[in-house]
Formats: sequence, structure tokens, C-alpha cells
Amino acid sequence: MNPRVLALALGLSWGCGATEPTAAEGLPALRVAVDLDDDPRVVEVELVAEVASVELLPGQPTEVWAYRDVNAPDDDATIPGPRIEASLGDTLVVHLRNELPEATTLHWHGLRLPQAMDGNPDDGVLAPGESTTVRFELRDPGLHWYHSHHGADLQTERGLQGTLLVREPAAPIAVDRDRVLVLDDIALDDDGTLRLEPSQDDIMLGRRSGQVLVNGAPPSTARARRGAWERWRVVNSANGRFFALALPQQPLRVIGWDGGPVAQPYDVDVLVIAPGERYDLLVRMPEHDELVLRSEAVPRGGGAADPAVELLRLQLHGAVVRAAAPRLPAVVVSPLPVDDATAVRRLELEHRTGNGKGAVFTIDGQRWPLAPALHVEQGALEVLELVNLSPHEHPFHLHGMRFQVLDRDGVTPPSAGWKDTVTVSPGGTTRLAVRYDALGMWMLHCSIPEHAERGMMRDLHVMAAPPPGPMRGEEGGA
Ligand SMILES: [Cu+2]
Repeated sequence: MNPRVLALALGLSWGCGATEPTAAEGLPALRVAVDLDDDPRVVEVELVAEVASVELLPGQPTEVWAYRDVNAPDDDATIPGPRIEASLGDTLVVHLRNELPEATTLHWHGLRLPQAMDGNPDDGVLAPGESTTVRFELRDPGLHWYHSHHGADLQTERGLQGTLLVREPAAPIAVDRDRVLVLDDIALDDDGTLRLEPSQDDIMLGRRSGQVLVNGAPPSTARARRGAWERWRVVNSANGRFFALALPQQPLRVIGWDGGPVAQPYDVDVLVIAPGERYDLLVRMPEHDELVLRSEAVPRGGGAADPAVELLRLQLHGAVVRAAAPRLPAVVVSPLPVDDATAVRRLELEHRTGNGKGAVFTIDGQRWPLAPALHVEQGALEVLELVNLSPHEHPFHLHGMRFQVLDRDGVTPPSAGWKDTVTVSPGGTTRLAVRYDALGMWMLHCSIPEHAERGMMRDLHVMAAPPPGPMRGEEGGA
């Protein structure tokens, strides 16, 4: 279906310069999950994963799989799922009941947490009818993303994903609005049915479709104050589509990445966001009537591209606010002490056996779940050299830990900062510094689930280092 027809049918002003701006705010506010715990340092949320119906085409219900906040007033499942809000240092408790017809998991993308809470497909699987409770301390500020990690290409596409916003409690950045923008896309037939059978392109590039969603609805409008500063926290929750954010005649100021604030905020004209990446942005509203956030076209290798699309039309109102740029707290990100003696682990990302349905995606020639786990010692520091031997991008993601990007194709990042997802370009090399500080069986994989589920995933076993003391040969010698 033509997205504009869909937008108009939904009563949204969208995508057309001739359309008169309306006063209505079309951008959905993401519902915040109800916190059951009176303790201000504990956020406790109760979710159900279930088959649900949402209306994306007028009068045409779309069957999705979604998270429902059991304690929300109207008790409907939503896409994306409820936004969980907490502060740095809080304890998060989430109860999840699986009412789906198949098993699922609940993975916390971008969070450092005990391995048993990670919801990975090896040991975090929840059978239909089962419930689980996760509980962990929130150590990383910023916008994070929870989603199914079981048959994730289909389960996240069906709707099993949501956001977790961890606020920095000490000195919030003074802005007029603090928005969360969840970027996604969805393939619907004319009768509203979700199209799940992948095309050859879907497998090679991850699912991409013509219908872009912002906070679970087609691109629409929002209101903002002329001249005001806003903070936008953006996640790409699409399976395969890359977004390239751009504003007319002004840059985007990047103040944070996946794992929290960057040391040196910087301006970019076009910000490319791969699936699974998050960015924290400051934007000054212009003094005229309208500001349009677009995604520019993104080349995807082999002649493919994710097309340009309008994402949000901000209608500006009121007298001009002449506020100075918000003060940002000082951020120190100490570089991991990598030098020529640091061990280098080279991992080759590749796809094999042709294009399309039979395609297999590998890490070092090995295909998950058949591949043996990688073994590292807790506390070890390594350079991960990710080499992409395939003609398409692979956004690499590491569970439960974070890393520093040393360079991408020889180019160092504009700031020091922590990330957990980073793109490896077609034919390119991305080098990361990582200290394996969390014990347990973790995973690393491509963040395009069509690739991960077809093999581009690897178990990573972080084992306890041997205790200091006598050398092995001296033990029991007396
Ligand atoms: Cu990939």
C-alpha cells in the first residue's frame, strides 16, 4: 500500500509539501510501563508476550506478536512495547509471561547485566505458558532496546521489541523536550496482513519494507517550540533497514552513543544508524514554521539502497525561545590501554552458498549453532578485528559487555565513547578494543537477525581467570 494513502487514511499530515500543517500531534508518545514498586530505586514491570491485533491500515487489523503491560490502564499490547523508564543505578525487575504459541526470550540489547538475565537463545528460552523474572542493576545510561532473541528475524519483525530509557539522575540536561524516536519498518499486504515470507533481498540485506514506522506509526507530525533545544534519543529497531538522519541546513549534534554519553560531542550532517544502534542527539529548533527530519538514501552494497524517506515533520509554534545550548556534564571515557602487545582476534564475516534462500552467514567460516564457542579469560583485553568478506553491511553486536571502536576502515571515530553495536562495511574492517569483564556464556553476532539466525552468531565464553598464587607445578608439591 502507498504509505501516503495509509498516512492520510490515518488522518496524518505527512510527506507532502502541499499539505497544510495541522495542529494535531501525529507522532505517538510511547506509553511508559507502570512501575509496581514504591521504592524509588526499584522499577518493577509486568509484561505479557502475546498474539495481538493492531490497526495500521484503517479497518484492517494486523495480527502481531507484542508485549503488553499487564498494569496499563487500557491493557492493550503495543508496537513497540511499553517504554520502561528508570534511572542510572536503579534495580530493574521485569516479569514476563509467554502467552505466544511458541518459545521466546527477552534479551536486553546494550546492557551490562548478569549473564543469566541476558535472554540469549542458548539458555534464556521461555516455553509457551512459562514465566520468568529478571532483576539487575542499571549500570548504563541512555536508550536501550529489549527484544526477542529466539527466531529473532521473525519475532522482532512481528513486534516483540521495546525500549528501556535509563536517565542520568544527577544533572539532567536542560532541554525543552526529551523525545524517544523508535525507527522501524514493516511489510503489510493490502488487507493488513504482516508479510513474513522473506524475499531473496530480505535475506541478503535483512527485512526492509516501504512502510517506515516512527514510534509504531507511519511518519507524521509533532509540535515544537521555535528556537528551543530538544534532545532526541533514537534507536533503529528495524531488521535490515539503515537510516541516515538529516535536517535541512543544520547539523545534528551527537552527545551519546549506545553505551552512554560521548567524551566529545560533535556535529554531523548525516547520521547513519544501523539496526540495533542508538544515538543521543541535541537539536535546536529553527525560528521559522517547520523542521523536517529525513532519512537520506543509504547505499547497501551490490547496487542496493535503502531509499530516502521523511520521518518527522515538526510544526513550530510560539515566540522564539533564545536559550543557549544546554550545558553538558563533563564526560570522561578512558581509552582501553591497547598497544602493539595487545592480542588481536580476527573474525571474518562472510556469507556462503549463494544468495537468497539457501544463504548461510558465517563468522570465521563457522555457522551458529554448530560453531564452537570462543573462549576468553575474564579481564582479558583484546583487539577484535572484524573483517567483512561479504558485499553487504554487518552491524556487529556484543552481549553483556561494551567496547571502544578503534577505527572503521582506518578512520577513527569522532569521539571516545562506549558502543555495543557497530557496522562493518562491505569489504571493510572495523577494529574494536574490548575487555571481557563479565563472566559467562555470552554471544556476539550480526545485528541483522536474518543473518544471525542463518549462522552469523557465535557463543563467547568468558571464563574465570586462574587465581593468583603458586604456579601450577608447585601445587601439592609438599
Ligand atoms: Cu549481517
